[in-house]
Amino acid sequence: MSHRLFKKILVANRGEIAVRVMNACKILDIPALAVYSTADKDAVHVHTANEAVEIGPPSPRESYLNIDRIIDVAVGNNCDAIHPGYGFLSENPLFPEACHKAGITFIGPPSDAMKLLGNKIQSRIKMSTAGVPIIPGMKTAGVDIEMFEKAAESAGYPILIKAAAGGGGKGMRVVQSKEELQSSVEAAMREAKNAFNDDTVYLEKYIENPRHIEFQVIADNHGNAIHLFERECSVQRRHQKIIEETPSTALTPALRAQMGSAAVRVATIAGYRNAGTVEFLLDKNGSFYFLEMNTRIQVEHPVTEMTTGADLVIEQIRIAANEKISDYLIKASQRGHAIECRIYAEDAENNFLPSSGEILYYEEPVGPGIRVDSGITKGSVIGVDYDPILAKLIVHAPTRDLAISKMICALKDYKILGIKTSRRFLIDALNHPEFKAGKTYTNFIEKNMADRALDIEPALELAAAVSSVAMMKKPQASGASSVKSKGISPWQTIGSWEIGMRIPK
Ligand code: MV4
Repeated sequence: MSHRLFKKILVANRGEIAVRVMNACKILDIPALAVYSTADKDAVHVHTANEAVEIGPPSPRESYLNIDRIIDVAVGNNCDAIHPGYGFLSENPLFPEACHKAGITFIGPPSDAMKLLGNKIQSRIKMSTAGVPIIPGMKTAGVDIEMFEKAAESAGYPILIKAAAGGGGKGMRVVQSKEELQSSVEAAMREAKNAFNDDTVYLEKYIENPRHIEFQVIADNHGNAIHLFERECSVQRRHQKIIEETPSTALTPALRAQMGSAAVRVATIAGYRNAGTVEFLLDKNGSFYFLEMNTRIQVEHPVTEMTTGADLVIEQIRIAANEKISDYLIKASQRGHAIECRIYAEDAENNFLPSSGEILYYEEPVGPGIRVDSGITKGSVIGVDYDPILAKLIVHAPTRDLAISKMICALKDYKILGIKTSRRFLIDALNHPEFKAGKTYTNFIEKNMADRALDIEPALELAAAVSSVAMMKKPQASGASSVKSKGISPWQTIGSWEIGMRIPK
């Protein structure tokens, strides 16, 4: 590479996304600087970076959310750009502003676009004026109960109360009838005040059991904006996505073209730059509605990369450095089918309780069309301070059926001992006839996975788990156990995951 796009990039994040961003930096020959809390001093992202600086205690507020500290580290270490990843500061408009004041390039959208898109009412007004379909309902903040009653009457019950500052499902309330309206509005206002310090709420018609379909968009600083097709993210639990895929089984080429051009319009109207995601709800009649725009790189971006050949993080960095959208992306098309499964540190057999501990054995699946984005390795200690996402497993195959089969094989080959993960749950979800039939609605998990009974694991998988543990043993002279992982034997944690010997309910 003849010249570097930036001198050095500070990656203001942790875990798999920090590692993902650093890999893009490496390809572009740009040094990456990691920041880390004291809880993360031995984390994979710290060792992946060219340099690393500690920024504070485990509490996110005092480390990964500390704008002043992060800007100081960037300035003091010759960084001319910051990548925020997802979560943490990625959608806080104060962060790009602080970067700008310090003369540092924020790898993401302008703060004005973030502010507009962070307010649901403002963005509904803006988008509907531009002809983008929005869910029927209020386009101003509710001021008195009469206003809510009128709007609910005109949208028709059931309705959904949402917080203007909300997003990701926080502070939403379904109301079935006029009788419940006032108390629900009051409760939603209290919730919104608590969660966002802003009690502005409004209402929309409640779309029952929709699909969640989002479009990847990219805009450069030269007036070019494109979309890179959709991701179907309907399989989620309590607003936490679990499985994402592309293409969506719900779209026809005509609907895809319509939604794609609406997505580009949203980005253009908002003055958006860099990579972003436009979310839509798709109802049973095939009508789609703009929901919100996520102003960051998303967890599920790899499925778009697998099917279009894009490297979205490289593109983010290029665009932040004032380059035009890459030619290869302008010509991109969807090829084959990709699925992503999120591997969470949680006990799916025990109410999805967070699981923590040390990774005693770790082996990622490999093979053509198999990608793992992870932030862990053998010896990593999983705590409770941060989001429980450990890794993402992504597969690409010529067809959806083959992608599902490949994903199931890869999940069976993924060996994580020492903590509980969502691995087994994912295999069962992918094997479900409704998933195989493409019936992925937002109630998929509640409807199909609620009374999941665990069968006895196939012998082959048990053998794989046993052999992976056996491989941990070094040749030894004495007859004593050679596993010396801080006193815990992997056999103690192999548990129900790994062997799956559960009595069906
Ligand atoms: C809705 C809806 C139905 N009707 N709005 C949830 C997250 C937030 N961004 C918006 N959400 C929803 N808004 C109306 N008018 C249903 C949801 C919803 C949902 C949306 C996307 C993905 C999963 C979901 C699960 C439950 C509810």
